[in-house]
Amino acid sequence: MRKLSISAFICLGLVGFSTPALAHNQIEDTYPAAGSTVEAGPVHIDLTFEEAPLDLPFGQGNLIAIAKADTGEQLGPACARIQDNHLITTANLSAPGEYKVLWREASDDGHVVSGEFNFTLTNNINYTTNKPGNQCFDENGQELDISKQELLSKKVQQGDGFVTGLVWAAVFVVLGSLIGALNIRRQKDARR
Ligand SMILES: [Cu+2]
Repeated sequence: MRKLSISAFICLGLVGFSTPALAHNQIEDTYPAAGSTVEAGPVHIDLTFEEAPLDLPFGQGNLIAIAKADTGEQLGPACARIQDNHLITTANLSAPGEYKVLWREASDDGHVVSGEFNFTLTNNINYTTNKPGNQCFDENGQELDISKQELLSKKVQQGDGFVTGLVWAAVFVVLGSLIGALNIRRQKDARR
């Protein structure tokens, strides 16, 4: 949570130097709602954003992944379709329990926004599927191959890692300047 607020702070700082029109995106609503319970079946996942995500090739940049909340096992590839200001996908889910939705969105200012939330699945209708998990077919009916994808959970962590790296880089620059300044002063004192 603290990582997220630091990311947001830096993002705002970076945006401050560019034009206000190129602001990073914000998530406004999710279906399923965080903490809610939904019935088994093809579950339509729908994330609403403040503005339309950056139009990138299918399976790149804008991603939704479904994982089991207890083990973190990702079910199917990570993908999302852009529909106006929404990212959507469908996941066939039959096993009751808690699931995690991991998402990653590319904003039109180039900044990546990411997050996750959980929901619970019940199966009162004896729904079964021979193709569990996220359904990732592009407009040509081509299926995304999970074996060729990085797991989204890893990507979300990498995104945070990049921003954390920026914070450390800034800290080192400030510390380095301070140490450098002290050394110059010490050398001047030594010459006296
Ligand atoms: Cu931004």
